[in-house]
Amino acid sequence: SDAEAEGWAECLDVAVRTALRAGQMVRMSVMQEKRVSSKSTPTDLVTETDQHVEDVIISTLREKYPSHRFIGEESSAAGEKCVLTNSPTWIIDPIDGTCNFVHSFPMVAVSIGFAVKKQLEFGVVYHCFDGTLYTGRRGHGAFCNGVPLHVSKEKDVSKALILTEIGAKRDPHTLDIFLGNMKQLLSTPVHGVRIIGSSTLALCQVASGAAEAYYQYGLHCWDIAAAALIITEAGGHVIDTTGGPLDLMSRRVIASGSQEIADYIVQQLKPINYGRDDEDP
Ligand code: 2AM
Ligand code: CA
Ligand code: CA
Ligand code: CA
Repeated sequence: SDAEAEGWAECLDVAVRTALRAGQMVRMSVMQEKRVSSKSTPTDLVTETDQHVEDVIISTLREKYPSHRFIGEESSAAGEKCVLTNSPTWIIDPIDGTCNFVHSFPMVAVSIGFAVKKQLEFGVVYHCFDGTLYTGRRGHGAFCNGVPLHVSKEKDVSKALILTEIGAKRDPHTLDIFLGNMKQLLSTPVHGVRIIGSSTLALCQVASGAAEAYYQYGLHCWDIAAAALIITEAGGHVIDTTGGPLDLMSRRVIASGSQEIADYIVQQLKPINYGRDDEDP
């Protein structure tokens, strides 16, 4: 209903304010000594700041919206179930780019997405270091600091700049597929391939038209939710690596400005298998 849609507009305002505050906390913490530990693999890093910022975001939102549900990276790591129901659900990555954060490499973001009846309603991605704020609301467009965003219209993959991420799995088999996929694209040849260490900021570059496409295996729903809506509202495509519709929990994604470039990448990629986000490990 209209009243409901207006309610979500208010939630978006709250999301923006919460992301700005969280981003400031991340900015302040980057100067301080970090206590780093690892989760699933030695390269899957987490700091006290990740956990603290997620706690602050979720408690702020839960106080305002006690009936809503919350999915967050660090709460999921602590054993909370990661399931998307029809209830209004906030999908949160408190620090996207933890490895960058640990090294003070300035590509770190806070990501807050919001879904109702399993449909994304809005997304907010805040670049903690340069203060760039990306927002998108279903049916209302995508913006960067208030300026409308539009994806690249390039159809020719040989003129594309393509983004991806490496992920924490570094066993020889995974690396072979990863490097094989990259070799396939580099020998197309595309203009370039970039790895910036923050999947949400990479996806926002696709929304901005600064890159033609992004692909990745192994991302989680909190890496994709907010930015996926920002890209579709900027006129782009976010799909499964098999070419079907995006499944937020599948850990597979291709984002692109044009359908032609998405189709090309679908044909070239060899899959890397990860479990689903909504499955027990
Ligand atoms: P994070 O910093 O929130 O963990 C770095 O490679 C980028 O990929 C980051 O955005 C990181 O999010 C994300 N990422 C996290 N886990 C991943 C995985 N298993 N595979 C691929 N990318 C992952
Ligand atoms: Ca992480
Ligand atoms: Ca992330
Ligand atoms: Ca994170």
